[in-house]
Amino acid sequence: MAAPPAIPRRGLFIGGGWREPTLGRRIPVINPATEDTIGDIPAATAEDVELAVAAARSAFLLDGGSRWARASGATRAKYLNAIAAKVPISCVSLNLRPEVRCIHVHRKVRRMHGVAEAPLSHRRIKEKISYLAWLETVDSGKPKDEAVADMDDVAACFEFYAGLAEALDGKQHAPISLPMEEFKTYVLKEPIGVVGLITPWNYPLLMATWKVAPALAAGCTAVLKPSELASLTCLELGAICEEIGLPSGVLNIITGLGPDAGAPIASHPHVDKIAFTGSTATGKTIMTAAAQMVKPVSLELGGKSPLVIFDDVADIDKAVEWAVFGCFFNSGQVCSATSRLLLHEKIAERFLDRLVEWAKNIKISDPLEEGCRLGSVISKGQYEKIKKFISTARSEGATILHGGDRPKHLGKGFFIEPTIITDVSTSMQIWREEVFGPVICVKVFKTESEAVELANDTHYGLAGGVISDDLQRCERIAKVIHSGIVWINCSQPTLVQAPWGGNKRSGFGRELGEWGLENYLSVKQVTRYCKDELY
Ligand code: TXE
Repeated sequence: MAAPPAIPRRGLFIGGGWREPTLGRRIPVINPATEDTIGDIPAATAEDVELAVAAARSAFLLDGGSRWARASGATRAKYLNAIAAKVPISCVSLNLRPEVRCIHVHRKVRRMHGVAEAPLSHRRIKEKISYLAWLETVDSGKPKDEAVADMDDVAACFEFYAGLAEALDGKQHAPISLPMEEFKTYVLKEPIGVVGLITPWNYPLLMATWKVAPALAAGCTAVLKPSELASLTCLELGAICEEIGLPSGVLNIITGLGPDAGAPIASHPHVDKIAFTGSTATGKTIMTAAAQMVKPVSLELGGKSPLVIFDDVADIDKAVEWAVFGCFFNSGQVCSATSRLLLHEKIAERFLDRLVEWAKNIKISDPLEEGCRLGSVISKGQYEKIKKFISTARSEGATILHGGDRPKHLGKGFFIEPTIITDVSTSMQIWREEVFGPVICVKVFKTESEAVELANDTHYGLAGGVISDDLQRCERIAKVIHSGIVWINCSQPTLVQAPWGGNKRSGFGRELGEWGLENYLSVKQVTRYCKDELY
């Protein structure tokens, strides 16, 4: 068997080159599926942030003029497309047009259920598994197939924003019609400036891409701070930028601990905007720091999203598939995971039987192993936190219908069985707080209004789903669920074209689509008094 590729030992990516962190510290990288230390990453501090911000500033503004910001959208698109081309596209979506490449969700569901892909495509997945996907797998513990699909999404997202960057050229100067002749007014859309991008570990490179691609497309320069728990692929993004000749300082990548490397970005007076994805607690800290500078922030925080399933559903198996995908995919480490399952009383028993059957049969293994459907969770800390959630649910009176433990056949690694919890009351922690693990809690309802009330019984407001054969009912419920995203007869499809983000304690601001680009643009009104010009 060929030896696995080596983990590159990288520095911080600042000003187009690599440098060791000022204090010389590094953080070990642990493969969560084996508990082995497989490498290390630089631990940046405020001194390094200072250098990165200076590099980003100089790339944005030079001698009062500007560089990246004033490059045409078409020029910026060229670089974004070059980055996309360096992220190898697997055959998962080889035959899809780029704009629909993000729609791999059905394939993910099918693979979770062991439904065979077309033989050719399956063979080519194996052959073409990219290095980046491998790196993501050993760093995060997610199944290799899922990491491959994530890399497809990364490439698609860079391509999508390359398209919007080009389109921006034609929209930069928008006249406004006025009821008087002596004034002429137009609107300029300009990049906000230097942006700080602080990202999590559940989709390490993809979550970074959701911010980097639109920020660069808009003409901003950036300092990216990925999570210390999974930074390897983000550092490889630095290597890709170097390889394609991205102008120095346009993207700087700083790895390190949140308080040491993230906080100085949030509070830096020369960082003009912060985009953050992570926990609600850290989101509040970042917002507080940004408020001192009156700095705009966009926050994509936690969730406790509901999936409501009605008794009129003819295809129960399909609904079970969506419930499974909605909560167990990526080991439940998804901000929009539909982790509160609401079942109509008439189907609850049948539905739960199928769900348990599915949970018993899922392949949990080393994520690099062929056919793995559920990998490990990200870290020992996260593993212990999830176990504590389960034990608290038990002590509060809930029933652990299935799972709750480490799978018996795996001695090492931070694995947790898919866990189904019933007899849940709305005051329990398991109902109220985000677990961020493969844990679903179930409640039974009798009426549509009760279902809606339960669905909205949360401080969060990221996503929600409804499954019913009555489409009018679905549309009715979509309007009253308090969240930024509602899925009808599915859960989790994520489309690069559509807005993504939440309400309430799930944050504010929208990523993806044109909304993602707007995050990094500021609008300037230019008004000219032209009466004297007339005479
Ligand atoms: O998140 P943090 P953690 C939730 C999930 C999980 C919990 C904790 O419930 O169990 O958060 O995970 C950086 N100033 N989500 O501790 O702390 C940090 O280095 C500036 C939901 O990993 O929010 C990392 O880069 N930055 C979520 C990023 O913030 C700071 C995805 C996220 O870390 C900082 C991940 C500080 N003071 C976890 N402290 C989602 N919405 O998808 C930390 N960071």
